[in-house]
Amino acid sequence: MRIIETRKAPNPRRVGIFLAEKGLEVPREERNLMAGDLKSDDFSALNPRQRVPVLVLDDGRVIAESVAICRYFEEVCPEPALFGTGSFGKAEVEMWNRRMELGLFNAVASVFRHLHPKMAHLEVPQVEVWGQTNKDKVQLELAHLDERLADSAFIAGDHYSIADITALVAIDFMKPAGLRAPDTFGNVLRWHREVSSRPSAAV
Ligand SMILES: N[C@@H](CCC(=O)N[C@@H](CS)C(=O)NCC(=O)O)C(=O)O
Repeated sequence: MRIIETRKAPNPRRVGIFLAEKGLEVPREERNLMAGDLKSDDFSALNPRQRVPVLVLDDGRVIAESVAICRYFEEVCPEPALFGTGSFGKAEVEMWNRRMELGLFNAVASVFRHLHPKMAHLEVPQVEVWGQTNKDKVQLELAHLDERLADSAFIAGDHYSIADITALVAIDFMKPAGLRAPDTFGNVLRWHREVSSRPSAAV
């Protein structure tokens, strides 16, 4: 089994943090996405969408998509549960992780991909107005998150989950995206300090 990734990129980091929380070690293979490694024939055969991370199982089967890869590891190693427990708990984690991914993470990524000059060869066409629009979306998502964290230790409730991983990676990605840290959102800051101090965040 191996994971093909670009180590510093945000989606591979989500999987890296997830594995660290599970205490799992999986061999990694580095590809440089900025240098065009994902466009190669061998990588495209594994993932025609030319994105990392990709998990390749020992029998050759492939799983792409960060959350799908995390779900695979949740099944093979259920503890600690990072997708929630029980019918309500699992649904709650799903709800919050979707909000963090479709809302916050995608908004930060859109700012980066549509405004950063280095992304011009990967995000074609770059649409500046979309990048600018997403700056407001990031602030709105942070405001919602701050409200949630006013009375919740973690994003999906009392336990650390994949929703915290998605949001942590999104917020850390704000800096390269040229966005200001969420310094006016006290609850987000409290939570961010806590999740950043976990050893898994060093991934
Ligand atoms: N939905 C995919 C997104 C994967 C993705 O966009 N990965 C980025 C790195 S963070 C990538 O491979 N970018 C290459 C490119 O844009 O050409 C997932 O969750 O794994």
